[in-house]
Amino acid sequence: MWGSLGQYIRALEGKGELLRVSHPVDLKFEVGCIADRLVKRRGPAVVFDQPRLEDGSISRFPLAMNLYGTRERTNMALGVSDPSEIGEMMVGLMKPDIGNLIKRPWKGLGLLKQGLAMAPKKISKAPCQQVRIENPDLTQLPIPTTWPDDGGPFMTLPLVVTVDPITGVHNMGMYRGQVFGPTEVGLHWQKHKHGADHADSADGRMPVAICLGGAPETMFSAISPLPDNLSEYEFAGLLTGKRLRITKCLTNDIWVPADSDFVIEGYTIPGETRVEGPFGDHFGHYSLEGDYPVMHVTAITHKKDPTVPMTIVGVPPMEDGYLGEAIGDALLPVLRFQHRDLVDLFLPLETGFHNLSIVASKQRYPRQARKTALGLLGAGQMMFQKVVVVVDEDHPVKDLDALLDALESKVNISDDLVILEGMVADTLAHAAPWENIHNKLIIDATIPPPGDPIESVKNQGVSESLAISSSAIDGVVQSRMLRPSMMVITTQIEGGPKPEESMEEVDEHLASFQRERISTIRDSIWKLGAAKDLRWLFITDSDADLEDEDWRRRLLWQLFCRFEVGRDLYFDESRTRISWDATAPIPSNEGALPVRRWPAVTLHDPELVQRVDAWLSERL
Ligand SMILES: Cc1cc2nc3c(=O)[nH]c(=O)nc-3n(C[C@H](O)[C@H](O)[C@H](O)COP(=O)(O)O)c2cc1C
Ligand SMILES: [Mn+2]
Repeated sequence: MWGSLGQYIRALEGKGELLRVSHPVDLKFEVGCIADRLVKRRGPAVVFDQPRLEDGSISRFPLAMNLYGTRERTNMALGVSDPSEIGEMMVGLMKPDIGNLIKRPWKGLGLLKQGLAMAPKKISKAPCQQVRIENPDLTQLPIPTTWPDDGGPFMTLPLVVTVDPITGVHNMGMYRGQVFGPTEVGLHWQKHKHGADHADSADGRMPVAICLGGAPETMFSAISPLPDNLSEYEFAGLLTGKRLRITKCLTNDIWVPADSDFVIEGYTIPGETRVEGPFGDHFGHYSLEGDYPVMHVTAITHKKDPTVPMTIVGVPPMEDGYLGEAIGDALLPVLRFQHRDLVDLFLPLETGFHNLSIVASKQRYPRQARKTALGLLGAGQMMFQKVVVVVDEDHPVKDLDALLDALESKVNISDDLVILEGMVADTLAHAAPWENIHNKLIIDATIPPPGDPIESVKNQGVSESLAISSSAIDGVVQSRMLRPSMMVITTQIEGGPKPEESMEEVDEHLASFQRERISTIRDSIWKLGAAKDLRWLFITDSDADLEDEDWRRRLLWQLFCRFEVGRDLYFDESRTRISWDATAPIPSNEGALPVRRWPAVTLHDPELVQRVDAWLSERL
């Protein structure tokens, strides 16, 4: 559909979906804050014609942000009226070869190659190589620093191409790149991703290319969690209906999308790492620092009139939220094809996609819904999910009220919570007790089918006055009933992590004080006569304001991004009531499970936000 990023940007401009900023704007904090505020008001995409570098000079290249910042724009970038069209198309191509598919589901996509010529097309004289920069220097590119505590500027929409050292198959993944210097980049491919897999099996220098820009569909294919044996290049071809044009790098043997705006070529050296981060990340907290490989740049080429696209991630809703929702919708038909009892699936952007999934399942036989959940947890990047709520097949998965209704009316605390200990976690899961390891929770919120001895919920509910009497308890800041047997309270406990500061050091004394305070609050509530039938008690920090207009989105984020299943769920003696502690914990090794360093929340300088908001209000 789109031949290039430039074409898409011109189309946005034609539709009045683009804000062009022609005065100088700082790459440090300012561009990111503008992009963020634009997303929050569902505003247009933005192009900065004069991005100002840290040395005060103006970059020669324009910077585009917020290209996918609404559902409509994402659909436009993908050339669909609904992303599910993409999955339907894939399923259509997989179906004819059913015998083979059982053994190798992706074999069916071979059809693409013959039928629709999805194999990438090799060309020379590629647009991305029209200009070769004489002395490659990344610090001259418009690469933003988005948050105050970030370790430096980061490429946030890079298409990182690596080659499987054994098979020669190319992979393109979006892994952020930290600019360490003119020719050095930190490559944040997490352990579970294909880039890391390639690096682990390389012996000797490994070639890498980072592409910036290109057709919006190509960017989308880099983030799509594709099955291991479907290549992003073929998927990009499928999205556009045209073979992806690729060309060979000048200083290594990697083939890259020919219509990229920029190509940064280089290599990594096995074993060489450098501290990457901190970086204000998808979960609305800073990612913890970590050791990641370093790419050494050997060449930078670009189109004659390139644009550099970037994004900012942080407390949702952010631009990546719309990308993530599109991925969910696009790949659902494929998941459904492979998991026959899956009916519907939703990963709310507020919970960072990996912390909560709502799964509607068939349930002809006892515990079928749980089986569906377990199946999904083994499907590609669904492995990162922390909480899966399985619901009946007629449940509207995107409706938050319906979710609360199901938790209220269909979940028996004693029978319907399944905890899986010691599972794979997303590297970003800062609440996980160890890097890449956490516990998972499956909540069965379905009606048991005939023959299942499980007791259905007898819902008493409690009186509204519980919220009032709870707010009188020492340490409780606000309280709110979410459903008759479900209450949330906020607290402020002395010494706990503040949103604006990370807490690096273990402090056993403070941590045990914090744990005690929370159990006292919980027990005091449970002791109230009115709380006998309170089944769900959610506890979180008072930086969520339960009176705020947007409190539900905020609460969803806080409840799922600040808790660990193995550490923060607590049942009462009769196992009929549960408390869910989503307060930011103090680093400690002496609780039920360790708490590592606790990161700060991504927050802009309030003065900058004010300035940007005032300026945007004049422009839009
Ligand atoms: C804006 C954005 C930034 C991302 N940054 C990273 C990152 O730094 N590291 C990472 O491992 N995954 C990151 N991801 C997710 C991967 O791109 C995604 O998991 C992708 O499917 C990986 O491709 P692969 O399966 O070929 O490895 C990011 C996604 C988006 C949308
Ligand atoms: Mn891949």
